[in-house]
Amino acid sequence: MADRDFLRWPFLEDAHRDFAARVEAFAATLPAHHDDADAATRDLARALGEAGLLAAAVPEDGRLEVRKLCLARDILARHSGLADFAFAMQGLGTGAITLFGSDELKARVLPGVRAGTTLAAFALSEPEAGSDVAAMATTATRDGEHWVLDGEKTWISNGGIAGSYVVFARSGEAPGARGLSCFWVPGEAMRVVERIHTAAPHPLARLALDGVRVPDAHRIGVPGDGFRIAMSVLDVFRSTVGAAALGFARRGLDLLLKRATTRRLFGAPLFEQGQVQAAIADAAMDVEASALLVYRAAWLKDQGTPRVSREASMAKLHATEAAFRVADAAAQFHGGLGVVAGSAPELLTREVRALRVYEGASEIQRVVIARAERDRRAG
Ligand code: COS
Repeated sequence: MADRDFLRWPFLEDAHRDFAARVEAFAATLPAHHDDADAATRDLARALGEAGLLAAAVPEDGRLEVRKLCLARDILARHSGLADFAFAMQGLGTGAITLFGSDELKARVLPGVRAGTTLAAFALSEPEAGSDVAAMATTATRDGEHWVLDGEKTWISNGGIAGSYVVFARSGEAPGARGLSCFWVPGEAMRVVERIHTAAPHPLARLALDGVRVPDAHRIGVPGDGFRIAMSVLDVFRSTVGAAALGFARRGLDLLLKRATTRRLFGAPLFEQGQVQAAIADAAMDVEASALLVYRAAWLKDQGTPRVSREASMAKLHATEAAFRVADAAAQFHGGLGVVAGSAPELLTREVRALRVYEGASEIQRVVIARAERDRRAG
């Protein structure tokens, strides 16, 4: 694509440019839409694994490079939302193991996920604890060398088709955020309560843990550290949601420009309408500002900055809200075609909606940013 100048920004290096070219070659042949989300996710994960791209999401050396994650999501989302989803979930679903797992657990779980033959899931949210993670009710009770897990998890991506779950539960060392722990649970131990169907279909489910016994060796990190582990994983992956949104916004701008230059109105190209030029300019600025925030957050984390919650939240908040605006503008200037089921702008508007909600709703990102601003001034 001609608009690849951002690859020359100082946030990125030659290794990133080479990686982006590999992802671009993989993504170029992907369809934007798939009818059977379960089958397509399985196929895409395997294809991403065979192409060696999942090594960025599940790195052998344990070094999750956020810039590579963001480049992959940016490029994949521009072509195929489900390919982005399949890539991201292998990383999010194993991030806790990569960062905090024992060598034994890494050796057992990560190779299959890196190959794309086992799908991974991150089980944090519950019916009564979404934004307020510390309110979770799933319990982990110690029983000798085992833990017994009881409760329900919901909105779990890859839920029902994953072979590997990272599950958070209340182990009770202290009240609230300091009393959670993290465990690896194999897919067959999770009971599917219901599959959930969303506007942009991807595998999603509500799941139950009915007295699931896991050996202590499947615990990730120390007991009571679950909240910190979850937040550390989100510190890595939140800016990558911004990157996916950026890819969708680029797709929206592509659609908007194509429409404006090929459709004629009042005897001239649609582009000659001032209102259309304003929409294109706003969309271009939205894309550029999102890219700056996303790659800045990714670069900062890759420099070894321990906490990038503020910058990751800014990237996620801005890029997801911007993608929503750009997709809506693309649909608007397609007239009736913008709302025809299955048309490119209609698919895109469905694709971007959920990003403003998952991995921390926009309102939660504002909480994180506001607290960080207060603390920066206090500290
Ligand atoms: N890295 C490491 N530790 C962190 C952290 C981070 N990024 N963010 C917070 N912590 C620590 C805090 O330092 C605090 O530790 P101490 O008790 O030792 O001081 C502890 O965790 C609790 O933090 P805090 O008081 O900020 O917790 P809150 O309950 O107020 O929750 C929000 C904070 C709302 C930001 C958090 O619950 C959140 O991110 N919610 C959204 C969850 C989400 O993204 N869900 C989607 C699931 S994945 S699809």
